[in-house]
Amino acid sequence: MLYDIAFAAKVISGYVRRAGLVDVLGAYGKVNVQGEEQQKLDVIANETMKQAFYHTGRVCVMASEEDEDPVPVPVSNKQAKYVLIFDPLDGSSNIDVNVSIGTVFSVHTRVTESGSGTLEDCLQPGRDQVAAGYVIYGSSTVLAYTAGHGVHLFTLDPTIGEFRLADHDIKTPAVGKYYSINESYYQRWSNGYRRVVDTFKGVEDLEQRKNARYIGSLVADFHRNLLAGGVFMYPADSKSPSGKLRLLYEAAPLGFIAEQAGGAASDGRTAIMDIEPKELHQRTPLLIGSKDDVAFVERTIAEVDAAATT
Ligand code: AHM
Ligand code: MG
Repeated sequence: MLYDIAFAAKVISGYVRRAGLVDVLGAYGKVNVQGEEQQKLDVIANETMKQAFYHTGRVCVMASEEDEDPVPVPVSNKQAKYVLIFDPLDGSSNIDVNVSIGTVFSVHTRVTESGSGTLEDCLQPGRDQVAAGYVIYGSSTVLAYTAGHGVHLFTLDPTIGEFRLADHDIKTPAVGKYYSINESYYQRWSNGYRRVVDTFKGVEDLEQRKNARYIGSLVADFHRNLLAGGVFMYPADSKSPSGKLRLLYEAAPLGFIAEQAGGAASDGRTAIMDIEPKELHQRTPLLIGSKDDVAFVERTIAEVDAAATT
């Protein structure tokens, strides 16, 4: 399955790299299930992922952030035991301005017995993933994956068109130097999140100050913090009570990577990996990155926001 991912990633990377030269920039003219305007590259990446897996005989069902329902796959042999869930191109708002974007994927073993897979196969907690990862189309194209035995990075070598091992079993620092959050939503946050960000700005104690970095492309923000250490936050707020990011397509696969690298992922209370999904496109607040930083954020919002409700 990882070879199939790598194949799709090369195709998508090819489009991303030539984006200004071939007619793939701009809006596609349709709104997706998330209520967001689809970009042409969203559609190309989605079709590429589906076509790369449809006939392999390895998956029984797929689910994509861009499609409302699970994508059934005709199953002709018993090897089709896997379920593939993906966000084909994350960070759509960055496509037209040449900022890093990515593909996120999650693999489960099917829970139904036979035939085409169903919604039930897709609604499994992150803890049951057998593999997950992402591809970042940045200054180079990098594939990061885990199959439960550490996190490994491969860089696409354009001279031979293959992914080559760049680093293996990487670990993220326990305390990071960056915090990443869209601060323009400050007025919508709970007091707990305001306190967290004030702390990271060093408002009361300069020793606790961190540098701010926010790209607005989850894969790119996550990748930087994974390597350099840091915490990414997309909380629930007064406008989006469940947060913006999606549990199955974004939070769970990145949560698996974070934990395997020694980091953590949480919705503020519960480990992302332990959340039982109820819906395919379920949203979740997300705190992810360096372990001690995630714990600090959890502790602070628990203290401050609990005090506000008593
Ligand atoms: P998308 O799946 O439509 O691209 O949206 C997800 C993106 C993430 O990559 C990013 O972390 C977030 O949306 C940024 O949202 P905001 O602009 O509200 O900060
Ligand atoms: Mg996305």
